[in-house]
Amino acid sequence: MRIDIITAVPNLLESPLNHSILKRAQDNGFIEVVIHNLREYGLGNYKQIDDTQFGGGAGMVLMIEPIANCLDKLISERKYDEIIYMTPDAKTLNQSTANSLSLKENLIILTGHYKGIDQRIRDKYITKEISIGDYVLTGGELAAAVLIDAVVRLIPGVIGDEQSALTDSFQDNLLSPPVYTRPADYKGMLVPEILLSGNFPKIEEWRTEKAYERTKKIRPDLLED
Ligand code: 6GU
Repeated sequence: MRIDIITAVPNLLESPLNHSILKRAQDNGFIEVVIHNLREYGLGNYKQIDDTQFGGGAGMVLMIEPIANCLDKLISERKYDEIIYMTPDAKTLNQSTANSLSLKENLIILTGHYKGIDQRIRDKYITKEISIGDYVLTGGELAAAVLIDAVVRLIPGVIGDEQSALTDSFQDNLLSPPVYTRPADYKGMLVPEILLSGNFPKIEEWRTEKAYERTKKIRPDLLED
């Protein structure tokens, strides 16, 4: 999978992309991530990328030309499956969206700042808009890192134990059951005995029951779909 990210603040993406599993996914050739600094497409001597909005109002809006020039260049080079805009005024990311994006070949992720981007970019180029939750961030970069992490870990081979992505919370609309590791007795706090029993069908049953209990208590909305 190739992911092109267009951003005015490339530094914000450096740490999340260059450590741990996302780093390994790049080193091992599962994904290629290319970051495009919007500033390089800015207009004039000052490399301007934003301007005040028509009609008045506070906040700067990312201009159409720098983004369009960057997108036109990319689109002329290869076919993209989705051109995604990260914005709080969109549908919220969920596991089902992550699953379907993990099957794609080429993605562009555009991150906004300030008051947002000129609506004409959204009308002409954007095929999918994604928010990561009902709160406002200063920019789309951290949201893009969240999206990329959620998607890339689903690509077969990216996380060692493939079973582990399939049994995640949300993969079947259930939260995860509680998990424990050694010691079995920590200052009198005991691990549930069933987990020490070696009876794997019973353990599976217990885990499913706990997953339902937890989901019903914390996220009953998930059981309604
Ligand atoms: Cl994608 N961007 C910004 N700026 N804020 C957000 C968001 C995205 N998702 C939730 N809040």
